[in-house]
Amino acid sequence: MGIFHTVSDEAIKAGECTDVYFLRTEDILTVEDKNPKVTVEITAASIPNEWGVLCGLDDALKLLEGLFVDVYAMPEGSIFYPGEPVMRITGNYRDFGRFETALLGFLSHASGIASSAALIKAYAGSIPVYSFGSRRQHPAISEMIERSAWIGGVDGASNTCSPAGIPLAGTMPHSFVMCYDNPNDAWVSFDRHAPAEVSRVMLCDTFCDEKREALAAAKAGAAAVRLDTPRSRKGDMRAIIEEVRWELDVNGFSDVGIFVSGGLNLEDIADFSDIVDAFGIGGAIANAPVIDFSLDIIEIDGKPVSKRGKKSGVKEVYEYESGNHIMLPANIPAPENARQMMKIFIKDGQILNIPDMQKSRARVLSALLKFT
Ligand code: PCP
Repeated sequence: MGIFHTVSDEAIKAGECTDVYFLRTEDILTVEDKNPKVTVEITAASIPNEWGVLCGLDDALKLLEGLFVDVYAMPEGSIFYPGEPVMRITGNYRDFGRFETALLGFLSHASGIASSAALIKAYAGSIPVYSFGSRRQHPAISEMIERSAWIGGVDGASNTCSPAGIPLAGTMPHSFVMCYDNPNDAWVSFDRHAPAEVSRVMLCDTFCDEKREALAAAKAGAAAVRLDTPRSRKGDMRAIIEEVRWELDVNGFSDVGIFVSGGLNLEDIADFSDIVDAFGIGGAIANAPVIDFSLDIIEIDGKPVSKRGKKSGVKEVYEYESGNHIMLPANIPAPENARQMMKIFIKDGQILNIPDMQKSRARVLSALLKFT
């Protein structure tokens, strides 16, 4: 047992973090000496935004490594649609059945976060988006949250346990400003002591009106002002941002940017993206709804089979240059001018390639260009 309520890597890897009915299944099949060769597919019947971003593949592969299975999957960062298999596993059922719980958990949570981040990026257009939401979830999964948000396309993340390669973003909390007699002293102190590479984004809503604090921060040398206006004061937030922009401009601070954060949702991002210079997003990314992936047997001993509501047999998903997909039975020839999405990742338990976080993100950003 660790200090906190978390499950160890070792227990997850051993398949001990599972639903009890998988262990009962394993026990009874063992007594009965049944262990059929099966192929399973992982699909989502529905997705909150109609399309999703596959994420969490690296953890999924590490979970399955060493089991006597073959694994095909869409590359991480692929766009997928309801009903399309994102992963296919072939092996003897008893050898991997107990891993379903953790496997779906890895993919469902990470893909949910990456999908929301990608949608927010699509709404934000060219405006940078920073992930500020690790505080909304258990700290033990901060690295996963920031990695998934990054793959979804955010431009930086605030958590110091982000994987290497993600730029850290964030300057000062309200508590920093409140440690001084007045905000100006806090901003001056920040400017004096913060490392040179940290942008001078001054938080401008702690005690006074945003316009008044923004002007004062601009005079103190701010490169940008961050408005994190509390819910109780928001009213018409777009009007507040427009007013701050106006006063900065007429006072000669048109080069001072406006960074907005605090309780922002998709509608806010669409509404503000023409008048702000950056967004800080917490819960809308970190608390994203998970993708409800399920794992189903679609072939037993080489014969197509499926439960009600599922399509039997091995499928392939093909992607056209336009980004459109088509799903076909695997024994149908590939359509012309389309790319087969499923690739082999594990052969006889050996990982053949592990996803590269930066390539996964580039895949998402490239796909988003086709949506916009
Ligand atoms: C934090 C920070 C960001 C918030 C979180 C983003 O808020 O200022 O704007 O998360 P959200 O999108 O879920 O609201 P506070 O905890 O109010 O910040 P502080 O520590 O500065 O008081």
